[in-house]
Amino acid sequence: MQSFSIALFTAFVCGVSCNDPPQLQHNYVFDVKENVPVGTIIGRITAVDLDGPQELTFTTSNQLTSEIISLTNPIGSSSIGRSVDMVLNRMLDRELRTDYDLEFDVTDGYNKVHFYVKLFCQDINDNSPRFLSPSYSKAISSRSPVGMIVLIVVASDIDSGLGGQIQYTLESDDASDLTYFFINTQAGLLMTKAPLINILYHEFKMRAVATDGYGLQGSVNVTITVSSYAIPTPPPKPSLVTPSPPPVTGRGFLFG
Ligand SMILES: [Ca+2]
Ligand SMILES: [Ca+2]
Ligand SMILES: [Ca+2]
Repeated sequence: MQSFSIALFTAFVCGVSCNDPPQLQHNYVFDVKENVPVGTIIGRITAVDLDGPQELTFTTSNQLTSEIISLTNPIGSSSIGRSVDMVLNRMLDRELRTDYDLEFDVTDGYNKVHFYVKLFCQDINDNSPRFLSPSYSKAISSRSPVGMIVLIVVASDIDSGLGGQIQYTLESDDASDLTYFFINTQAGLLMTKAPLINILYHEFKMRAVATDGYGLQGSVNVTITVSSYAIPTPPPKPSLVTPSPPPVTGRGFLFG
């Protein structure tokens, strides 16, 4: 009985040991735009296996891949090409991660082949520029020269390409403010544009606007106070000189 079992086992092993493993049709690389909805089919994988013993089955083979991708039921005959579609399980954010090495297995019931699919996440312009400071303010003298840099605004945009390129403009509800100030479009330098000498005191309340290459905007309030008064300077720090002893008064005594 035991020898019969061994023979049967040997025959089985010999029967499948010559079996060819599944072969993928391509080295698969896919691009997918960030933010495409859950359920989107992002690509198809096809493998061929001529000699069975079973029709091919595909599985995701690590946790990250399973989080991102589900596989549809396979279609087609393994002998000419059996395919599964990759379905997105969650939206992707290019600003968090740009590419993935997805891992899968395909098996014919005897051979299991492990393979990778490269997935690149393509950018869309889904972020507006954001200023680094919640607001900007500066006090200047009405004697400030034309062309003086008052302050520098800085914004950032985490999208790539044109979507991450910023130009600055200056806005105000009172258009006359813009006769006195302008902003450098590339570097965010806010400068004086005309003499301020006739202004005794005025608060210019404006907005710096950052616009990316596809038109998304962020803005921040900018207040420039112009006055004819001297700009106050911080008081000097107190001196650390130790006070000298009071002068000796009255008559002293001589001992000895
Ligand atoms: Ca096979
Ligand atoms: Ca983006
Ligand atoms: Ca952008």
